[in-house]
Amino acid sequence: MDNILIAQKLAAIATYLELKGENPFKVRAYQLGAHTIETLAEDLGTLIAEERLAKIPGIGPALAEKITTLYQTGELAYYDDLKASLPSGLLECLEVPGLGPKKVRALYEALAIQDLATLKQACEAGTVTTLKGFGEKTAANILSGIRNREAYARRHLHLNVTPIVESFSILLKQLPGVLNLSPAGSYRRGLETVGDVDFIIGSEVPEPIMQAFTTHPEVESITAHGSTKSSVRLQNGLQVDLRIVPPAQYPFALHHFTGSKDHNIQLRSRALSQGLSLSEWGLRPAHSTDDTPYETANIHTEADLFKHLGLSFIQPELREGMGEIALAAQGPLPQLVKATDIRGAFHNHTTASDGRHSLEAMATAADNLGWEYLGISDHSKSSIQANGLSEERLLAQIETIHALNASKRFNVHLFTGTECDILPDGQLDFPNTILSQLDYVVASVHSAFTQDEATMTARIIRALENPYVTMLGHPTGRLLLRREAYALNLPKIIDAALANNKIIELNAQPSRLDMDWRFWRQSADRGLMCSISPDAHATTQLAYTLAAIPIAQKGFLTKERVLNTKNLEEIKAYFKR
Ligand code: DGT
Ligand code: CA
Ligand code: CA
Ligand code: ZN
Repeated sequence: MDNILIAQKLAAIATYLELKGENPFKVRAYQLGAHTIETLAEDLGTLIAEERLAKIPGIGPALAEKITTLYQTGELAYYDDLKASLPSGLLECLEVPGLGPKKVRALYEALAIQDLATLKQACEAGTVTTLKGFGEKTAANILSGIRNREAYARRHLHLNVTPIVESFSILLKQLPGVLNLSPAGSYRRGLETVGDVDFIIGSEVPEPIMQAFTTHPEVESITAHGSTKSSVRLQNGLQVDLRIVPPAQYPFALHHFTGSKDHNIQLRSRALSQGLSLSEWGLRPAHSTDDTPYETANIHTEADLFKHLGLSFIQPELREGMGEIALAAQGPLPQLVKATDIRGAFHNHTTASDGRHSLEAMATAADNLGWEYLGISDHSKSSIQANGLSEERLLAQIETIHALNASKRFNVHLFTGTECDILPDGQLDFPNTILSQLDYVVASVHSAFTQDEATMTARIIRALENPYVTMLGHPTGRLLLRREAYALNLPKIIDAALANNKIIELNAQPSRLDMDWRFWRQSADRGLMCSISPDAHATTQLAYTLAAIPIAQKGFLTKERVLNTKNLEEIKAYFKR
């Protein structure tokens, strides 16, 4: 177990002890131990092997023994027992502003409050005020804290955060003394959802910059205001953090606060193996004392930092601690698909089903993007709620598209397709005699979401075995922050797609991004083809294809693996097979 995890366990022990009303000195000892382990400059394994751990200030013999056990086995019975002796929901109660361990313990012992739900009930019912030390005002504060937490605990779709990031960037960039500025964190890594936004600025004059930051018009409240570090809450509940560092520290701070945490832990451990201690402040020899200065002189950019550690540059999207460091140690990372590679898209709706714009309007929008082709895939007849096409209407649409192509009215070539429902038994919504007349078929699940995993998996595999199916649409049906994926065995579906030479869609709707990037990497290595599909229901949504490129990159997708990077002739040949 690594230092960060050990420190987290020790800190948790301190909290549990507090909740149990244990001796404050004992509590303090674990808190101090956690801090010591987290900021340890020497390798923990060496300290243990040389039996020097107990000699470190802040770590006595009893603590040293527990740390050794955690380090060697990853487990600690003392921790497990403590944890099991208290309801797990008490920890979230501690996160309500104004509730410390003492108060939470009182609520637990007197009113059997175990979690936020029971706490909220007790506040609403007024029973909380019967406790000594809990007045009307305390109860009201707890309640508003819980409600804020419910509203604010939500993550935000990446695409919704972009305008805010841009607005802050524009405001801050033009201030005097701002030498470098970048968003960091999950936003910069292109993650599908963002918890909070982190900005890093390099400057020698932080105060006026902080002033401008905390008075941005979107700011609803200032959560923390320091000279180099502040947090604000926006009207939509999003938190934005800003850190201002001296310019020499900027590349280190930017790298650190871009994360991910896993990537940072792995990079720090690589630095350590080279005798270097890496932090947000800089690099210094691994065995330095607290007053050893950090080296920053030769490192001006993140690229310099990676180079210094013997690595090729790792773009932020790949910094998820999923093997990117080992790859970067071998040489340059693969050339991943980029926005300029995209030449069209295949999953698009028109007013014939539930789209907002006509076939002609969609074709014009594709022309405006400079695309070579556009695939039309309106819903099939069983999707009644989406005005799915009957066989007659589909055949008529095919005629229209052929005529439009012949007329050369648009620069884009239009491909005829359908988003054909996969019926609950795995049959397709149109017979093969109809499907065979189309250029391509997207098969999607739009009904019977509650089937069990085996049924759903078999259903989708059956559809993939249909010779006329080209690709699987939004394979898990998830809606980010709203609806979980339906039960299915995705690895089995990937196997079936490979076995049957089918494409899987990376649905580029900002709330879908389905199939998830975490599944793409190995799949693409195995030869699975991807179609980055906007699932556009309006002309403006064609651009979702481009907005999803960072997600495709997180999945390590190269141009070769993405169908809609092929040129028109290649696509025609592909569909003919
Ligand atoms: P989010 O905000 O939940 O979407 O995710 P992030 O990745 O933006 O996380 P955040 O805002 O808590 O912190 C930004 C970055 O700072 C994170 O990706 C890595 C770094 N960081 C924060 N806390 C720690 C820590 O305890 N250890 C390490 N190694 N890095 C941390
Ligand atoms: Ca963040
Ligand atoms: Ca943050
Ligand atoms: Zn669909």
